[in-house]
Amino acid sequence: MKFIDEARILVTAGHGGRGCVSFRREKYVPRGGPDGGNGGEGGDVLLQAHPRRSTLMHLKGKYHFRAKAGAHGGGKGMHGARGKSEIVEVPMGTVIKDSATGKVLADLTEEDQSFIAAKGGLGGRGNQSFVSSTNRAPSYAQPGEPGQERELILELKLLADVGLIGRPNAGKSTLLASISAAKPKVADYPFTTLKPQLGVVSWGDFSSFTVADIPGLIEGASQGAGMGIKFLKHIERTKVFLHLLDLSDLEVQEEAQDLAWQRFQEINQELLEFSPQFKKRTQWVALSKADAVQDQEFLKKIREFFEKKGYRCFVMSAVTKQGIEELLKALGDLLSELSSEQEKDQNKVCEQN
Ligand SMILES: Nc1nc2c(ncn2[C@@H]2O[C@H](COP(=O)(O)OP(=O)(O)OP(=O)(O)O)[C@@H](O)[C@H]2O)c(=O)[nH]1
Ligand SMILES: [Mg+2]
Repeated sequence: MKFIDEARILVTAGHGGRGCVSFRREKYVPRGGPDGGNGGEGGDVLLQAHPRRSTLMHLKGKYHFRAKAGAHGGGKGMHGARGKSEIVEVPMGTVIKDSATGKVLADLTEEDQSFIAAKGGLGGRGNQSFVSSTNRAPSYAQPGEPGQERELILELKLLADVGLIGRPNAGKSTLLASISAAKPKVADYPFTTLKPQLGVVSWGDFSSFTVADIPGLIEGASQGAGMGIKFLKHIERTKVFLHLLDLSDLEVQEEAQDLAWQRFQEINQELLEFSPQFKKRTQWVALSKADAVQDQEFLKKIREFFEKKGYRCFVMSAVTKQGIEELLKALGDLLSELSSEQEKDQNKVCEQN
């Protein structure tokens, strides 16, 4: 299925039903009082996060979403029924913006979380409700109000704990396939991955975390080189970046260490072009395809080099599974540490309130 992560839609809520002007007509009651009921409220247009959706593809080709109008009020005090609401399903991680102002209106991150994108118009009041001590027989009613209408921009930003980054061919998809049930395409040429992919990693007995694999990055990506940097929005909300470096071709080079650092920096430069916020994100380094390197001492040296620079660094191979357990354990520990810190912060806020 095609991966679509942006959509523009128009939402129009239902018009409110008209209030009714009516007078009671009964046998032996010559002048019955007013009994016109209120119009029903128009239906809302709601956007709702649904786990069945993983892209915005289903909205393609459909632009206008409307809810039903409220029914008009009737005689004998009958109020009009509420108009049926329209529910638009979106994947979790969908950010909703007003297209006119660019303002973020909602961020649907949890299952079943919903947002009223357009509110139905109020129903008009029937003449029955206008009865007062000075006007016992009002002969007027209100029209219903129009439903809200606005154009929205929907932007999907995947929700994952770990974001895999690196040059094309670094082994990102192979790693994802080896640690989760995801089946990303793997091949021996650059830019195999054309769309982001999520995988769930079971870690320990009870916990799991999600990993996002995105297309490879190259120098100049922020200027559109390769696949560009637009996919970086899918790792914008991850808690940690795992930067894969394939050094299997560097082993024989004299300046291997400098070249490794240069490759690493190139990608980081592109990350910062996308968002300066990325500077603060925890980033770990994984020296991939360790099985294809003859001299393990070489990898150990590079690992120490990155550690001296302040990065946590792992030597791994997705093929032989070398270093994978250590990596997953460290990621799991980091994530549970981060989530307990978050919990503590939340408790603090609760205590203050
Ligand atoms: N020997 C060895 N080869 C690997 C390993 N991991 C990946 N490869 C090979 O490297 C090539 C690229 O792997 P991918 O997983 O497609 O790389 P990627 O980083 O996802 O590449 P893009 O999607 O193009 O960015 C494939 O031929 C893989 O079989 C590994 O641990 N050892
Ligand atoms: Mg890939």
